[in-house]
Amino acid sequence: MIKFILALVLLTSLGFVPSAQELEAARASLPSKFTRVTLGAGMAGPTAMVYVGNKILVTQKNGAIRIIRANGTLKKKPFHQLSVSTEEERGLVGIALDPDYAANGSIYVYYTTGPGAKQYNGTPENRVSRLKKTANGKIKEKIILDHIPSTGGMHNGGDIHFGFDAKLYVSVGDSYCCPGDAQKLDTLRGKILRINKDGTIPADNPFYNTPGARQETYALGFRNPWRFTKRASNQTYIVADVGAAKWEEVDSLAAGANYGWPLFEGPCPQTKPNCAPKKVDYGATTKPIHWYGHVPAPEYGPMIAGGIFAENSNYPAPFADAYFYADGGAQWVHVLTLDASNRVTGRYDFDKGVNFPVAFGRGPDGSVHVVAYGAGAIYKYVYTP
Ligand SMILES: [Ca+2]
Repeated sequence: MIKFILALVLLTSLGFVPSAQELEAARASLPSKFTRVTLGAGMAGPTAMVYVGNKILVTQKNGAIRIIRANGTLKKKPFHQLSVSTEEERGLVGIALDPDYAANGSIYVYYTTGPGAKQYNGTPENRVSRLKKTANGKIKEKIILDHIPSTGGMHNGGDIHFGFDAKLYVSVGDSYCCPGDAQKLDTLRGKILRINKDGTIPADNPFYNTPGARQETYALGFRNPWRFTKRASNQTYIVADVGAAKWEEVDSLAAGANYGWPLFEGPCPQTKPNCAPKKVDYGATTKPIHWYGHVPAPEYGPMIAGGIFAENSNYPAPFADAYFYADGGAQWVHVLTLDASNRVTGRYDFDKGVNFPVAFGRGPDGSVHVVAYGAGAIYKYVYTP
């Protein structure tokens, strides 16, 4: 996260971060009949969210899980406090509800261990744990997947979602130390993982029978797939991979596919960052479905945070069922429309002046919510016909 903050400082010094007046103007620039509603104001570095009934659970980088009441106010006492490392981009960064939450009350989190964490071995590492409230009101933690590297402090990944198959999908970055590991099957770095919710590994995973491979691997070749999401209409997954020097990208996930890092960044070979994508031979790697650069162009920014589909919302076209994504440094929210094969059919500006967007969520009414890390709040996009 320090890299994020440094980037923000840099952007501020370059004059890219809007003034208060510009922020007000930006709010007025939402598409017609959309408003931005602030929920849970007063949080310290929110990173991810999930609805539980009409309340919201929000993770903070510092290890707290906060509760936003149905009326939008923040409950003072956290739901739980985990012991996390918070250097650089480390911390509590992902949360998901068990598909059978109504029956078992289990939630899942992704965090970097710190002193006081369960079975802390002195080295900060990422893990997935299951949390469950016991009869006496205490939270019981069961470690589901441990020892995910956090070597360089940055590029921890950390998004977790249950798939359409009720398997738990987990995003893991290259740990900053080790870009080449994204291409190696014997490490969890730079991968999307797929596991059962008890931590065992599904036998139909693509590299389950590959000698030497980490059997959790579902796809490889990512730098920092910080956020990903599900698309219900075609039962697929869309991954946003944070770029290095030049390109941010959006990928359509396929079992066993290789998304290219560090051979490729965005649509170009790392060695030819200003390539003409139509002339590039991607070999055995998969080209992103969308990308944008780090310098002013029709769309630009330094750190993508995908995304969510506005499924079952009352939003009008083109925003209905479209993919919403953000850039943490450039502070906008944009929208892609995709065809049934996840090919991009349109791109739209949606919001700007969002203070450091890092994640998305969706309300019971289908409305899109963005987690504004810098603002310490959630913004809900309400459409009033
Ligand atoms: Ca890629």
